[in-house]
This record gives sequence, C-alpha cells and structure tokens, in this order.
Amino acid sequence: MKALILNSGLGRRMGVLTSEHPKCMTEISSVETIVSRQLRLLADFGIREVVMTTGSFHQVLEEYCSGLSLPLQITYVHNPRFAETNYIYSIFCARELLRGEELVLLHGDLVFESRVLEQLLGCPESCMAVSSAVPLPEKDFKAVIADGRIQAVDIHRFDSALAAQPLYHLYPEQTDLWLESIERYVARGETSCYAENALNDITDRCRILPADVGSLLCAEIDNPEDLARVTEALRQVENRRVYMCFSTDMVHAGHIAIIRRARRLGKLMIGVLSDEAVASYRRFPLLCFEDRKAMFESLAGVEQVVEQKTLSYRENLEKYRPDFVVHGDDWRTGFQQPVREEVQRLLAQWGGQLVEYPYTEDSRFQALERRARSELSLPDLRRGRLRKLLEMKHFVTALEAHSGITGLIVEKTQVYQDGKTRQFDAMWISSLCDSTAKGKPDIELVDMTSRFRTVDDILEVTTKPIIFDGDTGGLTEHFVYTVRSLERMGVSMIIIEDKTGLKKNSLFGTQVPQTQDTVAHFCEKIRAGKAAQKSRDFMICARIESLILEAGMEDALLRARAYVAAGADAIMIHSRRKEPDEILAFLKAFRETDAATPVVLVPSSYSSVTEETLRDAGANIVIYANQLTRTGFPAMQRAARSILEHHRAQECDAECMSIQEIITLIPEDL
Ligand code: SPV
Ligand code: MG
Repeated sequence: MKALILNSGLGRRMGVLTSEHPKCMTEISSVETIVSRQLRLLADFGIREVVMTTGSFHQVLEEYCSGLSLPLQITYVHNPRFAETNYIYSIFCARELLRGEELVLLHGDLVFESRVLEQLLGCPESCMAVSSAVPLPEKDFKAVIADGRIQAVDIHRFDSALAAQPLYHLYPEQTDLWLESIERYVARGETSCYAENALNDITDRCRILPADVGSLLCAEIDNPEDLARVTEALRQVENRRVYMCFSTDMVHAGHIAIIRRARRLGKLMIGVLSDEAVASYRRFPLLCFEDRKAMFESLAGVEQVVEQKTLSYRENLEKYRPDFVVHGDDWRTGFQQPVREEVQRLLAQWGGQLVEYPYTEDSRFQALERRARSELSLPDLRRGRLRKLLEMKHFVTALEAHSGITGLIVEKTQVYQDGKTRQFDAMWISSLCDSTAKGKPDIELVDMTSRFRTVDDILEVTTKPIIFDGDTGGLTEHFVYTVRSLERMGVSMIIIEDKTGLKKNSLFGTQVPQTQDTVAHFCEKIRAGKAAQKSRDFMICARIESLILEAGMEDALLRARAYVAAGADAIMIHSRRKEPDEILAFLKAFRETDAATPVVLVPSSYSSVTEETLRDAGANIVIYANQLTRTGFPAMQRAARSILEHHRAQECDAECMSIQEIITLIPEDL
C-alpha cells in the first residue's frame, strides 16, 4: 500500500505562516508539524512508500522530510504548474506511480488522530472519512450519501450529506477508475477544479463507502484560526491516558501489536500485576514483579509502568482515571468477565472508554506457556514453590487431594470475589483421605510405596506445591528415606506428628489410646530428616499433638520451640475443639517469641473461623484437610442408593457432572 500526500497547494490563507515553507510544515505541537505527524502515523501503520506532490518551497519540504529519519521511501512529484492548477493536476503528474495501487490519499493540511487512520485502513472496501458528529461546513467538502455509498463529494450540496474530509482509502480498482477520469479532465484542459469533480462523474461505477469517524479529530488547517483550534484539540488527544494491564512474563508479537495500537490512543501506562495476583489467578510467575516491570519499561512508547495489586483494575483506574483501557477481546467470557464489567462501570464514571482489539492466539507463545507450566511441574521447580509462596504472600491455603482428579480440582478451581481471583495455593495429601480412598483406616496401614503412588498420580497432572501428611514419620531410620523420596519427587513439605506407637487419627483425640512422642526423640527425628534432605527447598513441619491429647498449652509451646530449635522449617498446631480459642491462644503466645517460623493450621473441627482471622492471628498455612473426601463420598453413596431404589440411573442424572465438564476438567496435555 502507498500513501499519496498532496502538498502542492499554496496555503495563502495561512498568511506569514507559509512565507518560508509550504503549509504542511506548519507546527502543530512543540515537536511536530502537520507533515511530520502524518508521516509518523503512516509509518506506524506499516506504510512504507509515500508519493508526495509538491509545489512552492518543494526543496525546503524535501530536505525537511528526509531529515525526519522515518522508515519511509518518499517519492516527490513536483507539479510545475502548482500556481495555476489544482491538485487534480498534481495527481495527474503522479499517476504513473499510483496506477494499480492500494492507496491512502490525503491532503497535506489534514490533521487526524490515529484512530481515524486505523478505521479507514480497517475498511474492507474503498472509503472516505466523513463525520456524522460535526455540523455540515459552509464552504468545505460534504459527501452526498445514498444507498450506503458516496454519490458525490462537493462543497455546494447539503442534502443527504455529511461533512467529509479529504482522506481516502482506495483499493486498486477505485484508484484506477479515478485516475482515468482525472486523465479525461486534464485532456480537456480542466485542471483547476477539484479532483473530486472527476470522481463525481464515475461514482456509479466507483464504489466508495463513507467511513464515519464521528467526533474523532480529523480536520484541515486552512487559516490561523483552524490552526489554533486543531492544535488545542490535538493537545487533548495526545494527552489522553491509556491504561493496560499485563500479567505475562513473556512478551510476544501479539502483545507488541496490541501495545502499538494502544499507544496510538495517547500516553500509555502499563499496570504490571503483582506476583501475588499472578500466582493467585494464573500460575506462579517465572519472572518476579521487578523483572516484569523492567521488561515493560524497556518497550518503546510505554510512558509509565505501575504495579497493579489485584486482578481488579479498580485501585489503579480510580487513581489514574485513564481515558482508555485497552484489552484483547478474549476477556468477554470466562473468569475475567466480571473484571471487564467492573472496568466498564468505572470508566463510565469519568467518560472513559474500553477499547478491545481482537485477541490473537499466538501458537508459539502458547507452546512456551505450556512449557512454562510443565516446567512448573518439574520436581526442582515445584519443590521450592511453597517456600517462595510463603515468602511472597506470607499466607497460603491448601486443599486435600487424594487422586489425580481431586488434584485437578485443587489445581483448577477458581472464584472471582471482591476484585480478586481466589484459588488454592497448594495441595495436602492427607493420610486420612488417602487411606479412606483405598478403603483403609488411618493408622499408617497404607504403606509409603502406596502413598507415593497417590502422590505420583497427582504430581503427574498438576503443578501446585504439595504438602505430604507423613503421619508419625515412622522409625527415624525409615523417615530419612521418606524425606529423600518425597524431595526427589518434587514434594515441598512433609508434616510429621509427634506421636508414637499405633497412630490413630487426631480427631479421635483421647477417645482412643494414643501416645505422644518424647520431645527428645521427636527432635532427633527432625534433625535426622533435615540432615537427610539434599536441597534447601524441602520443608519439614513438626506437628504438635499436645492440644489434641490434652497435654496443655505449656506443653504445646515448649514442644513448638524445641522442634524449631531442632531444625523444623514450620510447625503445625492441631486442635479438635469446635471453637478456635485454643489455637488463637497458642498463636498469640508462640508469636511473642517467634515471629518467623511458619505456623500451619488444620481448621477441620473449628471450621467456622475464617482464613482472615487465622492469618491476622499469625498463621501462615491453612489446610482444608478432608473436605473433598467428605463431600465426594456421600454424593457417591446417594447415587448408589438412588440407582438401587429406582432400578435405573435417571434419578441421579441431575446430580451428575456433565460429560462436557469432565472433558474440560481433564486437559489433553499438561
Ligand atoms: C489428615 O488429614 O490425615 C490429618 C489431619 O492428619 S486430621 O485428620 O485432622 O488429623
Ligand atoms: Mg493424617
């Protein structure tokens, strides 16, 4: 595609402003002239060849344009009869460079915002810029429109007309038809009329559509008053603020394309999602916030990069009140839909606008994204992530998983609430649920090989960090092997409880005989485990059963401090009370002397307490230890009973997950 810029006019009405150079070299901002802005925009839209007709001061103009160092090849066509002819003759002079070309044709005194050009270039048929938002001009061009196409471009006709600007996008067929008509005019010696006179003769054959640019800036500068008005309008256009948000740690061609489009709308500010927000809605970021911020700061045309702390744009939009928010159209459906709706509501408060561009699926990026995700599941990367999450968020949640499918539920379940996407950070491989799924009691009967099989099933299809319920850890001599095996598999943490002998589930409390280990012996086990692990990442958490076994708060605190001193990376305090009072009391007392060691809680019996309360009290990990098992199996029992009772399956259809849901829950590749 070529651009044809008509710069042969004298610009007499500009007075002294055109005494030393052509009108198109008039300054319209502190950094740009009409022509430099036109050329910059054309180059920005990928146009590489420009034909420019010239008249007076043609050498001044040529020198000026070549000094602009734009990636454009400009061919100058001088109209030697510029003083006595109109631009119909300039086009005639340039005709051999134009024949058969797709063209952007524009007058050299036209100032327009980039969206005008974007709209015209996006038109699949030949078109001319018109505006239904501005009053019909007395003296300038109007486009007479009938049957959805332009019938005539004229300064005298007002009926069925819209204000028109000399900016066209012409496909080769219309270019050639118009050129032939111009040649006929010139052959007849008609060289001082408008080129549009030649166009009007052929509009029955030369189909040109009106491209309504509404109130977007698109105006000619004919006199100093126009200049003042357009300069001010342009200043406002250029000062518009544009906001985009990114969570990506890889910038691909699609991102660059959308950033380029966004920055044409005004000054571009990019919100980079915080690590915590990325991890909570997508996946663990490969690059930390600072690196991602630096990456966007280095992109041309990005004025400012700020942190966006949540998936919701609210905080930043209210602070910066941008004129535009730009996004791909992919968020119209799916979990980002409420985020989008909130953005629209907020923008409406100050007349801002949401601009959406078609989302481009980039297959190479998707392959990289898949690779990043699968790398996140590699043992070395996965293992350390619990520690990193703790450092980053200070508070994480885990849900029980006992199979590949329950692992996927923990991996994929998300809700959007209060501007945030919530999902579980980690998974808990509960001894109770693992045993239950195998139809066995929770008494360390399921051996480690079998427990590892469950872990492996989950590891295979998920990426989130895993916390393994190691029961008592068994004999110290066995425990060290367990540590190494789990570490090798990519598990992040093992929790062992300070009980000895036949282990029973803690929720039995003192109803069954259970023996607490001695402090010294359990510390020995912790020390041996820590010495056995190979990496820094793996965590051993010591679980204190003093409250379960009614040994008292002092005992719990004493053990907690002793286990930390023995090298435990975290402690877990358990309770079977209905209320969280003893847990809160423990946290208060423990935090008085230890602010750093992560504390793990399992609020199964005291389930009414919220995460926020526990976090504020000093907890770092909350494990929902058995809820998938306890909800899943009753549903299965109901289905089994229903089929038996009704002698058919239909009655339980309503409770069944659709095949579609099953298919989407289980990805084809991970
Ligand atoms: C488990 O989930 O197996 C636990 C927690 O160890 S509890 O059942 O509460 O003891
Ligand atoms: Mg257990």
